Amino acid sequence: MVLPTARFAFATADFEDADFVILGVPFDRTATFRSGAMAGPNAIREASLSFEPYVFEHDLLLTKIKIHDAGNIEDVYTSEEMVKATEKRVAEIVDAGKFPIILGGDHSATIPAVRAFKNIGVMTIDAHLDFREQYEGNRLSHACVLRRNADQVGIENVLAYGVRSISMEEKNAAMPEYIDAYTIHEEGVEKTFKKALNMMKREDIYFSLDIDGIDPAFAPGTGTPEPFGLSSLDVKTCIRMLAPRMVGFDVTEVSPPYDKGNTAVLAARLVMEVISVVHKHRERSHQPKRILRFDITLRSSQGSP
Ligand SMILES: [Mn+2]
Repeated sequence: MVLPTARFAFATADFEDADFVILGVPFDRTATFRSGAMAGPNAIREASLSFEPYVFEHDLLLTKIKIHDAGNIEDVYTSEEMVKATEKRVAEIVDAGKFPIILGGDHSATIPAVRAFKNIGVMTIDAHLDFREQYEGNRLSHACVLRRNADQVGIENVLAYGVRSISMEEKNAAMPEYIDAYTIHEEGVEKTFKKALNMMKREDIYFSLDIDGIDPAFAPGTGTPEPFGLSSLDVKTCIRMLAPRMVGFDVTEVSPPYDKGNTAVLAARLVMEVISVVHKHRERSHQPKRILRFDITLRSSQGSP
């Protein structure tokens, strides 16, 4: 059953009060293999309704966090229209000092989302490098996302993690930094993601999760599935490690026609994870008293014989 009016679970705050703002971009006109991602935002919202508001491993009640669901971008039919409308809406969120969470839609929604920021780096988790100059004549295609991001922030400020599909055209051109899935499987996610974070020169990072970065065994409901990917838990680890530097997030390419529901559930849960760890980090960094007490304790214990 489709519930077009459903909003993301726990998103009860007004825009003005919110710390986190969710925006859907139900656009999949640039999907190259099989479409369906336009139903992604609402499927992720519906899936979010299945979870407890209490996130036990973070000891956090999501109903106490100020989350607003701004609904979907509407009435866009071309990539140019989608980009224009999405950039405007995301800029409103960013300019108001709030953390944007974009639900795709195909991955091309990341192009305008990144444009709404200044002075950031971009990290993606994606099976694909997405570094084509154009695809089928469209420079705003979901196959060109990281290339357009690089145009915006500089090629030295983008990094793709979990890649296992690169075209010959991409391989023969200037390449961005990337860490491939096989290296991650061999060396482990903690070590390789730490290395990835160290490669990012700018402190603030926009994090784009193309759900096909996760293995199709965990996330089969997507337009261009690619075997040998990351696990759900791997991505949870990345989110935790990135939290102190994360300024915006999107999850894209969830395609409900190819999903039994588990892909949308995973996407919803990862949105909850981002909210949880970013909130916890910001709460900690705004409580100097607690840090001070920790420092004193540390010093006195070090000073004792
Ligand atoms: Mn992809």
